[in-house]
Amino acid sequence: MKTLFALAASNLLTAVYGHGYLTIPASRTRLGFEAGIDTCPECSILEPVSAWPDLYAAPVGRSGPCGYNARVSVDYNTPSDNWGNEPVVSYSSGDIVDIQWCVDNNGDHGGMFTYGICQNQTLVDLFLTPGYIPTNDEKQAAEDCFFDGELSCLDVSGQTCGYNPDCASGEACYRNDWFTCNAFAASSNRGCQGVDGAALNSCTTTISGGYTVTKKIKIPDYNSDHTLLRMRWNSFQTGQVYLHCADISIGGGSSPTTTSSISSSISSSTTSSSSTSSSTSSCTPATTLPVTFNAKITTTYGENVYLVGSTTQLGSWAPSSGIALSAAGYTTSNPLWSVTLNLAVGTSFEYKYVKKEADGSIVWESGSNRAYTVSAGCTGASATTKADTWQ
Ligand SMILES: [Cu+2]
Repeated sequence: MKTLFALAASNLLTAVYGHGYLTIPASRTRLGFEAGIDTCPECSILEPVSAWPDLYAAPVGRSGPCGYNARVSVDYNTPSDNWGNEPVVSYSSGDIVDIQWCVDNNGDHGGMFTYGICQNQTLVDLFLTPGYIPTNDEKQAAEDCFFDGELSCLDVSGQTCGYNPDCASGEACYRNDWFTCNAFAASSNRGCQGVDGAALNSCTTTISGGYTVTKKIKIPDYNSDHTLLRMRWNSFQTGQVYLHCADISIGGGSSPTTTSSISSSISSSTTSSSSTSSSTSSCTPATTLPVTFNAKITTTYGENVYLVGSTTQLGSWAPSSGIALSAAGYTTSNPLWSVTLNLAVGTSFEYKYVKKEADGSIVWESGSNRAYTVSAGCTGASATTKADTWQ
């Protein structure tokens, strides 16, 4: 009786069902569901965590980048014959492709979502090794790498990339490189359902029917016979994050690339966990830290600004792979272009700003390369600001 009561009470507390999972390309979760291993694909949840407004704050823990479904004790961070032993789709570098997830009708939590590809094959291989379940440190290092390889909404020209209506200017969630759901409390087209405005049961969930949520991403300049596309949805309403992976391959890139920053993020991740367990220190050394680049660059309508630099994350000096800046704070008197990047601690790199004209041509700023080194800091630290002016 006692047990039953406790279960009922906990069900009440978590009655804000909803949830979602990556469906296109077919995620490990979807395949696990279709194979009958998982009875609720939308129920792989990282909780309770701080999911809002700092989208990066929650460590992935056991959930890892690919998700853990505690209801059925299925860990999607390891491959299996039921999912994950082979890529489900082959992409080419530069492809613009539709990615879709499915949000359940009863309790669409709103919020924001992102996709990432980790360009460190050694790290990803840990998630492709049959019979091996990565440690929590390895799961976190991989998640940090997926953040490094975030696929910006802004990468796809013509795509609508909005700010989340539930996020105030100045909050960490105020960014349009992530993908956003509509206002949580909107009277119509609310939350994530409002992204597509799709009909109920346009995709499959097990709780109360699903709605598709579709956006486009640009496949990065990278080659891999087998890697992972990671989806992360940070809930606005609840302290929940949803993590899913799909097994994919990518061809046609200019070269296989690995970033030196990743090995440092693994080792510092190991350091941080040991310091967490062994002391009462209030500072857990961060593996990556947010840096806000504020650049005063006067532009005309149709011009966009990108940051291009010497690391893979910054496009390896290829403007087409650069990081798009946002003009959300731009005024005539303060022509501010801005972007906040999560950069691996200890990384040194050079960079410049470029203007991309409406016709696609690129204008580089003059002068010598700018330089930056990401210094150490604590997990959860607010962004460091780098102020620049076009030269
Ligand atoms: Cu939920």
